[in-house]
Amino acid sequence: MQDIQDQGSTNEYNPQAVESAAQQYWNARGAYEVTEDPSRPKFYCLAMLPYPSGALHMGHVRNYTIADVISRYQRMNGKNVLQPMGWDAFGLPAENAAIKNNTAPAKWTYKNIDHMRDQLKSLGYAIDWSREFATCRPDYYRWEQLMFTRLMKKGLAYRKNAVVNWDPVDQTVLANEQVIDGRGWRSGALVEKREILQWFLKITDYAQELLDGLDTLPGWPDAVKTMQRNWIGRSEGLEIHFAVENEAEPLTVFTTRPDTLMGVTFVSIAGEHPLALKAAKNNPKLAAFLDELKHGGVSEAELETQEKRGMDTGLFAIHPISGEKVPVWVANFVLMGYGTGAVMAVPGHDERDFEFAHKYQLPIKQVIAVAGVDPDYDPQHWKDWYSDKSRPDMRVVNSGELDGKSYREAFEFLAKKLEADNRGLRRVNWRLRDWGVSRQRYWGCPIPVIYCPKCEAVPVPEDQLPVVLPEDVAFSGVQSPIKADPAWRKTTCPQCGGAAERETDTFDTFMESSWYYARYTSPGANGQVDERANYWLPVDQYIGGIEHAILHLLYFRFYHKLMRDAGMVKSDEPATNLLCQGMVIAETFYRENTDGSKDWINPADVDIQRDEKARVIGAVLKSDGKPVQIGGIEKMSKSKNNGVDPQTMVDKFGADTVRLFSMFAAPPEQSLEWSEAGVEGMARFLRRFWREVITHVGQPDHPEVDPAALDAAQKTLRRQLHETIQKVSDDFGRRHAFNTAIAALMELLNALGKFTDQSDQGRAVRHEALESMVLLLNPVVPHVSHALWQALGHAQRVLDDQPWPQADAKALVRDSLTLAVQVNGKLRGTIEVAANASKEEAEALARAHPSVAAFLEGQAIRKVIVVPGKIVNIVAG
Ligand code: ANZ
Ligand code: ZN
Repeated sequence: MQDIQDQGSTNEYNPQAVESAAQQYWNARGAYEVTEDPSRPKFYCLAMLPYPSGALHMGHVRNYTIADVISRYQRMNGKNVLQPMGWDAFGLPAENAAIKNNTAPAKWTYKNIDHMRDQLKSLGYAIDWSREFATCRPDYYRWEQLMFTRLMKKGLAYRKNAVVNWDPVDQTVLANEQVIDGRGWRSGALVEKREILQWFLKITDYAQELLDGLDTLPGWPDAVKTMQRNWIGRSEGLEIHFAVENEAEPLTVFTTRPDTLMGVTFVSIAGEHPLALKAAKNNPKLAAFLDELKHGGVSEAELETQEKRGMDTGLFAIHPISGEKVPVWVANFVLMGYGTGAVMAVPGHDERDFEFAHKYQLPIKQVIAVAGVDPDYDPQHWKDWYSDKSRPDMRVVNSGELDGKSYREAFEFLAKKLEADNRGLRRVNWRLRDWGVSRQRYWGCPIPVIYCPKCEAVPVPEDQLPVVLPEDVAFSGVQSPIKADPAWRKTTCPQCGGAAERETDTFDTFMESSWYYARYTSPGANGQVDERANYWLPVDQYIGGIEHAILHLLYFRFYHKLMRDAGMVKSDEPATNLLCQGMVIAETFYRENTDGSKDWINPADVDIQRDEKARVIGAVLKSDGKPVQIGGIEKMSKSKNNGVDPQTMVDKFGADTVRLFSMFAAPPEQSLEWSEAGVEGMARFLRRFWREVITHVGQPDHPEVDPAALDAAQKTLRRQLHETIQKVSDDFGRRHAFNTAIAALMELLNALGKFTDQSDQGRAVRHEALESMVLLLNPVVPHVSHALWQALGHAQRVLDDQPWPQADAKALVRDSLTLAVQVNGKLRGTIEVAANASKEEAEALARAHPSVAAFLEGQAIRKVIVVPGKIVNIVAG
């Protein structure tokens, strides 16, 4: 046995010593710095990069521990594993903190990064820190500026008007988070909607590919794929032209339900529709209504729940089939930005139209029936089947030549008929909108555009990139310091050389997080990425919160396709497998003030009282010993003050215990309830494991395991070991069920505790089991494993390079099996039979079992059924 005192391992488990010794060893060797190695399979394991908010929270710890366990497991299985880390460093909180504390956002951000980096390092993650970057550095964001100027040239980046929140007192645009109950967060002024020119990326050009690509991602959770499909919102329908009385131009509507065409009783158009504007010219009442809609200032989501409102334009559309005149109304729920901004209203079968028709007394016609329910159609009361096109027995009625057709048949019939004489057109619409990337904030990547009075918007030439954001700035009020600085804005036009101004908006911070995974593959590359990207990409395992299911994960896929089309990467998708971890939750505590408001108390300041069954029966504040209220388990948050500080836990228990608890307490996709009692249980387990190893190595040397020489108990322990190897491998590698893997290792330790055999083979089997456990636990508690590996007599090494234990098929074979014996359906005993015993032998043994034999005494046996490996069933009487 080597002298291991100075490696941090002693007879008692001392986490601080063990962890600093292991970390020093890894750091000195650059143990987790990797390069491309075409001779080995690669594995790129990535957890979503953190925002440097100030300190790690438990959500981070959970996220990065999952990634670390997968990374180390894959490396022990021979993969060349990349696990990088960086900082999503731009964003509003830095700006808010700067305004509040009078510091520059850059300074605040870099300070936070330094602190959080130390925290991550203390957790012992196998990260290649040589690839670290912060997205707020010019050498990072210059490449997204370059990409943007190229997208401008390709027509994939363009400018259009879009609505923003305007604070009339602070004279600035506010982010949605800065609008609280409709008022500016600082000024308290009522926020107005304003239209300003903003930059967009044409993600809609990729809508079909983003949708189809989901079918190529079996390693992504279905929930995420469904959310993306709905967000992209492909919708197949017809555009139908309605002639308008006294108008030259027809009015075109988009419908997904042409089968209901004969139920149209009016047409609804958006307030911004050209026909509405035209009709309003000599209709002051309508003009006033349109004005009101425009300044109503509600978002698309609010429109859904808002009360339906409308006004008759006085115009009439001509029904394309019946030739009837139907009125044209303006309706507040018709969006100009979707379809054609005009809808053929079918109040009989569309719930919004139904509500609208009731409110304004417009006629309602039934044109769909479902066999059996048909007589129940009641124009006074909406029922769900009215709009259901998917019921197999649904048919068109009251519609002339469409009668009797199904939805699909009517759709095809009308598509052909209307297309034939240019009265309609098949058409696919998307819910997905182009990505608005302009933000009016300071702490972001400057949008690389110059405005010239003559040449308009000119991309900054590539040799003038990056456009650097000044970091040493002072805020006066909330205004962006670069907007407030004429000297920064002033420049010359790259095209004509005349005086010009810089764009002062910055990118949405989702821009930086859309391509960071690729940058990690190519540190220092003179370009967004270089050929190293094709070695590492796509990411093999991506890990992050489900809250990113749509925006980030969609932009991430979109940006990958942009890079592919720019020739930078070869794959179509950025990540093969995705794991979305659940939340970290904890008990909440509070005291109520006299006015009914609540003071939330941090769990760290509370002592929990339990009954003898460990049920929580009360809680007291540590400082005064008096009771506090228990508020229920919720997501850890600032507002409920129930966050548990990972640093405090690491200081108290050590990183390995914290890591072990966060992997053991729940399967990764589910909520994890933080419990200090649970953490203590993990610490006990590690102490026991430590003692077991130290006690074992204090005993005399032993021979190798000789499978042929093992007795039954030795064989049983060895079988449990190899079953555990099998289970842990599958749980870590395929199922990501880390909790059940750890549970199996705990059972194995229990079995070892009971196994007191001190014979040569007994010690040999124990040695095999302890050595395997050290390796199996290494992904979760790498510091403990590092120390105990040496304790077991091995030279110090990066344990992740030690091959993963393999289950020995021979050790798994059971030479005897336990069978239950039933007589007339009742269990009478169990028997041990040889694994290769015949049915006859099993039956004989069953009948010989004393309590079975006693029961059968004097009875005739009618039938015996033997289910091999399970049961012997005897029917007697
Ligand atoms: C007639 C009809 C009858 C409709 C019926 C529905 C049910 P998705 O699936 O989201 O594409 N629509 C079209 N353009 C609109 C706009 N700009 N603003 C608001 N609503 C609009 O929805 C398409 C359906 O939404 C279309 O089909 C249209 O109403 C409405 F029983 O046409 B339908
Ligand atoms: Zn110019």
